[in-house]
This record gives sequence, C-alpha cells and structure tokens, in this order.
Amino acid sequence: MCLLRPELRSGQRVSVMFVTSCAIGLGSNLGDSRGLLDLAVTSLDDHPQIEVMRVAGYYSTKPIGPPQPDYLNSAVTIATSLSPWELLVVLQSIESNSGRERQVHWGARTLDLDLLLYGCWYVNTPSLQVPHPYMADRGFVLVPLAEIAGDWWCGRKSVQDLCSVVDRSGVQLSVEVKQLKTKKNSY
Ligand code: A4P
Ligand code: MG
Repeated sequence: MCLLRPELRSGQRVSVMFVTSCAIGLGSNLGDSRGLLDLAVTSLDDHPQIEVMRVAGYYSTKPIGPPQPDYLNSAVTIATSLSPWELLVVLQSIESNSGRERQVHWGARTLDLDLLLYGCWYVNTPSLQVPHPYMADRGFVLVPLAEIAGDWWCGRKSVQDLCSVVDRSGVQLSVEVKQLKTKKNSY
C-alpha cells in the first residue's frame, strides 16, 4: 500500500511549510506613537514569511521604569514560518527603522517589539527568552493581548487568567483598531 498523498505519488513537487502562531507586544512613547504602531503592524505584514492575524486596540499606559512619557501599547498575533531567532532579527530591524536608540534600560523609545509567545515553545537562550520573562506581571502587555488571544496558554495559565489578576491600573483603551490593511484584511 502506498501511503503517500496522490501528488507525491505522481512525482509532482510539493513544498511543505511549518507555520507557527505567535504574539508580539508593541510599545512606543516617543514621536508619533500611533503612526509608529500602525507602521510596525504593516511592516510585519509586509514580510513575506509573516501574516498578521489580529491587531488589538492601542492602549495608553503609565510607564514602568524611569520617569518618562506615557506609552501607547498594543499586541498582534501573527502566523510565521520564521524561527524564533529569525523573528527576533525582523523585530529588531523594524525597531531600528523607526529610529529606535538603546540608551537607557526600560527608557523611552520610539518603538519596542517584544516576542511574547511563539506557539507553545519555551526558549531560554542569552539573546531570547520566550514566553517574554516579564509578560505575566504587566498590565500593559496582558490587557491588549487578552483582547485578541485570551484563550492562548502561557505556561499553566491562559492569557485571560493572567490578565484577570494583574494590576491593570493605568491601562486605558485609546484607539480601537478595527481594520488595518493587512494581507488578511485585503481579501
Ligand atoms: N530579548 C530576550 N528575550 C526577548 C523577547 N522575548 N523579545 C532580548 C524581545 N527581545 C528579547 O531588549 C533587550 C534585549 O532583550 C534584546 O537585545 C533581545 O536580545 P531591548 O528592546 O533592546 O531593551 P529594553 O526593551 O529596554 O529591555 P527589555 O528588558 O526588553 O524591556 P521591556 O521588557 O521591553 O520593557 N512601560 C509601559 N507602560 N509600556 C511599555 O511598553 N516597556 C518597557 C521596556 C518598560 N516600561 C514600559 C514599557
Ligand atoms: Mg524590549
């Protein structure tokens, strides 16, 4: 008995691609933050190996860290065939294109893109830790993420469970993002 799919049996070339669902956190508190978050979403979606699936609203949030302006934070879910490390490189190049400079740890920035969840993977390497190490303690991460991926699991708890116990003070919906033009929304 031949177990191969018909197209393989006939010698036709097929390509198989593994795609993983991921969550990315977005933050900005310098420059035109709303425009920078919009640009980050479209830059992600423009990448040939990334499709943006859902975009959360944009939330105004009180800064955690040294004194600095309020942030605009959001989250997106994507499907990608990139590895976690390849995806980190793409996130950092989008940050650099926005004029991001790294001077103060947790300091003000034009754009910060954090890889929050990569499927159900755990990654613990010097350059990358996933799930993002502080996400469970941060209302500015969990409130937008719960809007679009509340039933995703992060360790033993769902995003919604984590969100229901985190300090959500200082996190306020500022812009409801209904339809940003992405591959998914342009059909
Ligand atoms: N890195 C390791 N794991 C990851 C990951 N999962 N995603 C490494 C992204 N990067 C990861 O990051 C430092 C290094 O973390 C990178 O080189 C990468 O290899 P960075 O973006 O250069 O520096 P950072 O952002 O200042 O540091 P960090 O620790 O990532 O800070 P966070 O966690 O991003 O927090 N308050 C409000 N209200 N809203 C905010 O968005 N953001 C921060 C920064 C502080 N306070 C805030 C907000
Ligand atoms: Mg960061």
